[in-house]
Amino acid sequence: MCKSTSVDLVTKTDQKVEQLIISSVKEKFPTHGFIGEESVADGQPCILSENPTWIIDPVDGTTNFVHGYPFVAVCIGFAVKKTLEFGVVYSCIEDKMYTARRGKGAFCNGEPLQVSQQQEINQSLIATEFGSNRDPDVVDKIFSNMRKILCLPVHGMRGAGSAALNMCLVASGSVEAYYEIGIHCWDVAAAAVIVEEAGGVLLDLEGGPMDLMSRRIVAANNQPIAERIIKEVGGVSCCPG
Ligand code: LIP
Repeated sequence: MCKSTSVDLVTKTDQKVEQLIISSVKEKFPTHGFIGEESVADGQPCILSENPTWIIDPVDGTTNFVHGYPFVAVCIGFAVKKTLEFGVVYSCIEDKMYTARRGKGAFCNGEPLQVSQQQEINQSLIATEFGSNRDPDVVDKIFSNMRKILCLPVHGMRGAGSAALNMCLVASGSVEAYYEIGIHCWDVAAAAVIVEEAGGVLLDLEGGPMDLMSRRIVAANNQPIAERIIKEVGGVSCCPG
């Protein structure tokens, strides 16, 4: 099944997992708010209020899931007064449970995570994605941004097909940075806490701190690497969702 475009996929699994998570959390916390990818697709509002809010992506990497490409994650973030307090990303096929709570560190299957100590962009591995907009102008912009990064030069570019897992790779120190334009809050909320608690930084691709609702992100091991990426691909006002 498709959502915004013919390559923006949704499956019955996405819908069932989201219903399962929301109904079980609601039983314990009936006054809390929810932003879920599939509920928003069904017409629920996507507004982050001051209320305690659970931000859910039931299957991040739906295209991977449909094709049997083994990087798929269930993501649950929790925000109070618009500040993310904890995040859980479960990489289902790898059986890796990434967790973080503000001020308490980040972990994968209980082992502490730390970002890479690399300071040099030209010795870095950078992750990004193609997104799901196939408008030729948008695709040109994505390739032009990738070309700029690749030619810095960097050691290489990668993409797991899941925003959350790309961010967990930043938190684990396997890639130095991940950037994308067009992501949604549910793709990144849970992993955002994990990156920060592993010592990383989150910025808006136009500069300044990450805005969960802006649909742009750079997550990096440190500020200079994040700023170098912004210098190349920042200043983007379009949102190729
Ligand atoms: C997807 C992301 C992917 C991104 C897509 C989409 P979904 O999430 O994880 O990295 O490029 O635009 O947002 O739809 O599989 O939950």
